[in-house]
Amino acid sequence: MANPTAIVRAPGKTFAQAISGHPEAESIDFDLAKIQHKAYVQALQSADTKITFLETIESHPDGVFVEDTSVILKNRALICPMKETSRQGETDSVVPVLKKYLPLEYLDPPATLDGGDVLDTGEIIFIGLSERTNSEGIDALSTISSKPVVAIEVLQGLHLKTAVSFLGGKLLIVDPLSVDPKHFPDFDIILVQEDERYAANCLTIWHKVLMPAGFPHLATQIRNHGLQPVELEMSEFEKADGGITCLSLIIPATPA
Ligand code: CIR
Repeated sequence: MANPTAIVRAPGKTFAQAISGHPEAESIDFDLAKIQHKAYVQALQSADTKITFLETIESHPDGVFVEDTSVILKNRALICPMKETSRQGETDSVVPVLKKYLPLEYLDPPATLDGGDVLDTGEIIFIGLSERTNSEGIDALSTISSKPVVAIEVLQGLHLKTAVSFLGGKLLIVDPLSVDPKHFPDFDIILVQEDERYAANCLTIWHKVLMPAGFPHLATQIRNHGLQPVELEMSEFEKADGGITCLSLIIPATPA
């Protein structure tokens, strides 16, 4: 079977100015972020993922979080109408690369939508009603998508995927303080405990689950489900309110 492709972008020198509500945002270390990003890319490669690099952009401190710029659908990619003004130009550099893979689709205002709010579980797409994605964005995705789209209120945190990850099959990780697990009656759910909330955002590729380092309970539960946790240092991205999935835009081997 062919391998997935990950579109990534290394952090720029302005990364420390990323939007953040994290109490330690002031101490973002750019050099350490570069090292952590390299390790992330290596982990993707070790999971048999092809890497496509976007050029680093200094004009957009959050440019490293490429997941938010697009949603990969069956046979097309949606270019996200991002709510945050400082992030809106990020899509300009994604478009020429992404259109080599898939036809593109755009949404009109007043829709706002970040890729971090869209969780594709194979048969159903869950979308977060969040700080960044509004009901117009949700309606627009429902119209475009060939799969059923289910809206879910995000009670805390930035995006739906900050709190929910799909591990394949019928398995999810959910942070119950941010998203009510009752939204997922047909899934097996690993609930993250309160002191491991940051790890609710994981990225599964084949049997590997890329997750932040230092969350032993969740790592054990992932292992117990026959998957292999791959722990990555994420401190500098966490300080910018970003998680594991935010750092890549994954084009599946066969877009789902
Ligand atoms: C932002 O606030 O937009 C960035 N600092 C963090 C984006 C994280 N992206 C994601 O969860 N998909």
